[in-house]
Amino acid sequence: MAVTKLDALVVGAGFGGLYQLYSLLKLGLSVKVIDQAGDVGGTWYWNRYPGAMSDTEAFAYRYSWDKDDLQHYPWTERYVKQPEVLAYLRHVVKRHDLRRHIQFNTEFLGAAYDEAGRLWRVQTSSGVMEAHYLITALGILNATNWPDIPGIDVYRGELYHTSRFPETYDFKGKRVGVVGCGSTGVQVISAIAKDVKTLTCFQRRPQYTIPANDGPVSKEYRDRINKDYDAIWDHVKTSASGMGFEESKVSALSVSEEERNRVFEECWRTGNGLRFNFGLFADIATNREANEAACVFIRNKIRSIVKDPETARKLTPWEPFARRPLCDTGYYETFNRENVELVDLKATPIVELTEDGIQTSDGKTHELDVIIMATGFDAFDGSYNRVCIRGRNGETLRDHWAIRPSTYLGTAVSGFPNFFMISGPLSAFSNVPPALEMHVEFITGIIARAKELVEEDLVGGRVNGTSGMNNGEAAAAAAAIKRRVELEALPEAEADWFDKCTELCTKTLYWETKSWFWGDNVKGKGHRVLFFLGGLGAFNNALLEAAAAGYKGFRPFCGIWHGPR
Ligand code: NA7
Repeated sequence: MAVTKLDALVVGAGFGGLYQLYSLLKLGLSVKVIDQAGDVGGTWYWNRYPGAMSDTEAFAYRYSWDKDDLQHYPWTERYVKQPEVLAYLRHVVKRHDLRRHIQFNTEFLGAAYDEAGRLWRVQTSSGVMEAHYLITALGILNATNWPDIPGIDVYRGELYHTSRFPETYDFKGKRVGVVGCGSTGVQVISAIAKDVKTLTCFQRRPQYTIPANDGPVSKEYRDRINKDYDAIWDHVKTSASGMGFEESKVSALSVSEEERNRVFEECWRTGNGLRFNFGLFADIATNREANEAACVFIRNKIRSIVKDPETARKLTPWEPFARRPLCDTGYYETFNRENVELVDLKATPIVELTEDGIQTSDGKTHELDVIIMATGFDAFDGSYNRVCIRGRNGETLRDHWAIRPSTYLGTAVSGFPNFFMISGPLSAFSNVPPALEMHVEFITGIIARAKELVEEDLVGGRVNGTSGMNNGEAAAAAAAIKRRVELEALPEAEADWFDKCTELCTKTLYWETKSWFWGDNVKGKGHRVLFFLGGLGAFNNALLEAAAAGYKGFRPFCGIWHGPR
């Protein structure tokens, strides 16, 4: 089979990969995107479970770079649902004629850097590809986290994981069980309760969730957004969360209890868990007392909504409000339905799956026609650990990250030249699309700078004595020189970034709570720093500052000085 040869291979056709494709095509490079899915969407392609929706508002859950499209592409409700995200990305692909550069149903199996040839040799399910640049847009939340429960192979009913949901399903009249009550579980449970015969929710640790307050958007609202779009993106890209709401600078402890509860109540009515955690007061995520005030407010809400006191008690979280904040469309109310039952796995853990359902430690078998595992993801490095990526001297990324996953600016790794991750470990926790744009623009910028330097040096005849060549010779020399470019993070830059991320993470209450944020949900992974928690604006500043300083933290490209212009 012929080897496909490219300037750049991008893995993943989600928000990040598509924008990377668009950007590198603009630079005039030969680029291809591969994706194991049958169409665009990335994480959103697979997470097609009932109720899947973004909890960042629709106006900020899209690309910022196509200003004309921003004015015209429609959305109907405050939050976009999974089918709408797919429709939007298909629209972008069509609008910019990207589809012919994407190869679907092609799995990324691994890659090795050929130091002599200065190229990445990539194994895919459709054969080998060679590329000067390898850019992975695998998604933060992509690798499925199947729970380690005995009997998964024994169960005879329908068994699904939310992160790889079938395109068609029919749960009407069925006895359904959902294992997991995180973001995903909360969405599934709220969405299907009314359609199924019975719904049994298996909850290990309860979490705090805030009403999303979804609903249709008016023409006036849309007109206002359209008018303000430039200012909105400025705000998104300089704010901490990037989610499009104002972030308070006021401490929750600097106001009276009455005022605090008024603010909480107003958010409960108008919606959004992310806003509740990051928008209302400056210190809910960092100050124990402020956090506890928010917890008390939500716990009281649970008690007032859920009619059965025992169910309310089981649903009430005891930990700080310091896991990824959840948003719901009537979650607590769902437990007032006759056909919905909550099983508290703290009291009665799952023992195994039997042929007929789930057996808990009280000896009870919960008979189920369908089991939905909403047990989350092996986040960040999980997607990388499942393939073999080999850099200099044969070192694998898995080995490089054996003690801790580290990157420079969430994108580059020392010893892995010309390899970039779009939102690798130690990227900003924020609204995802603008964060991906920042990565893509940084990666495109460094590649463009290298290209420019090569061209300048060719014209100037400073590289390899190319002066005096005719056009054909110069083009051939250009291709050879282009191949010599190696963009590679310095080990000390990677170590400094890790230290910075560690310092930021450990200052928050989030660090104290076990969750996928830190890899605690995956057996054997341990509690690790995986995010940059300094905010999206600060993250972007770090990228921009590195670029402005001539890609500080990277080795000189092919020996050419690449300092600030
Ligand atoms: P999460 O947030 O990791 O939630 C997974 C849920 O599954 C959580 O309630 C877990 O309980 C539960 N879980 C995991 N393993 C088990 C086992 N073995 N037995 C019982 N329960 C289990 O994943 P999500 O998919 O909900 O959300 C991830 C992100 O995707 C989300 O933050 C959004 O950004 C999109 P636990 O709480 O650990 O006790």
